[in-house]
Amino acid sequence: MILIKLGGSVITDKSSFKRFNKERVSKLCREMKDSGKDVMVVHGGGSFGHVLSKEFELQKGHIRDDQTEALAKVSRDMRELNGMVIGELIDAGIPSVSIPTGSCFMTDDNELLIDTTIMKEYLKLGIVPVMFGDVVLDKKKGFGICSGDMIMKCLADAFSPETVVFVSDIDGLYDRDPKTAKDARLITEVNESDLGGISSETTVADVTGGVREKIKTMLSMCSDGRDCILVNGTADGRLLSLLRGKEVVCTKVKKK
Ligand code: IP8
Repeated sequence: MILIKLGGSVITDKSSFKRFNKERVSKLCREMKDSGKDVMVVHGGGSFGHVLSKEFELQKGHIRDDQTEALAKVSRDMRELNGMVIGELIDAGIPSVSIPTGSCFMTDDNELLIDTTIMKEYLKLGIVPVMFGDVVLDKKKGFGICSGDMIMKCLADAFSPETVVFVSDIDGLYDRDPKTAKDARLITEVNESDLGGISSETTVADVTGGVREKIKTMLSMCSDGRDCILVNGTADGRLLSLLRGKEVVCTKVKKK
C-alpha cells in the first residue's frame, strides 16, 4: 500500500480563502486509480484550514475566548473540503470514507492519539479511509491543530506502507525558496546528514511548520526499505508515473 498526502497547496488555492482546486484533485484521484495501486489518503488544510487557524492562533491552544467560534468554523470548513476530496475520489472509482480527525481522535500536547481499528476494517472492505489535518481537542492545551503530516507519521507507523508520498505544488525540496529565488536548485535526494544544511528560510505561510519540519517528519517515516517522496501534483501525469515506478522529477527522502 502507498500512503499519499495531498497537500493543501495542491488541493486548494492557498492565496484565496476556501478555494478548492477541483480540476487538479480530480486529475490526481484519476492518476491514483489508473496506477492500480492500493492507496491510503490524507489531505492538508490549505486555505480552508490555515487562514482562520493562524488568525485566531488555534495551534497555541485555548488562550482566548474568541477562539471557540473560529475553532467551530475551521472544523466546518475542513469537513467541507474533505467532502469535496472524497467526492473526487469516489468519482474516480476509489471508494472512500471520511475519518474526521478532530471528531475521532485527540492530541496530548500535540501528539496524536490514534486508534486505527476502524481504518483497518474499512481497508479490509476495499474502502479507503481518508483523514485530514484538522482542529482537534488536546488533553493539555484544550485544543490545537493536528497537521496532515502528523497523521502521516502515525499511519506510516501503523500500516507500514511500501512508500510514502507527499504531493505538493513544487517539484520537491530546493536549496532556497523557488518562488522567490530564480536560481534555486532542486535537491533530488536528502538524508539525515543533509538536514542541517536546509535553509530555515524555506518556509511556507502556515501554522504547522515549514519545509525543514516537513523533512524531519519525512525522515522519521523512512525505514530501510521505505523512502518518502515529495512530488509536484500540479504537473500532469507525474504522480501516475511515480506510482508506476518510473523515475520522475521529485525529492526522495532516504534513511541514509
Ligand atoms: O495542511 C492543517 O493541516 P496541514 C489543517 O496538513 C488545519 O498542515 C486545520 C490548519
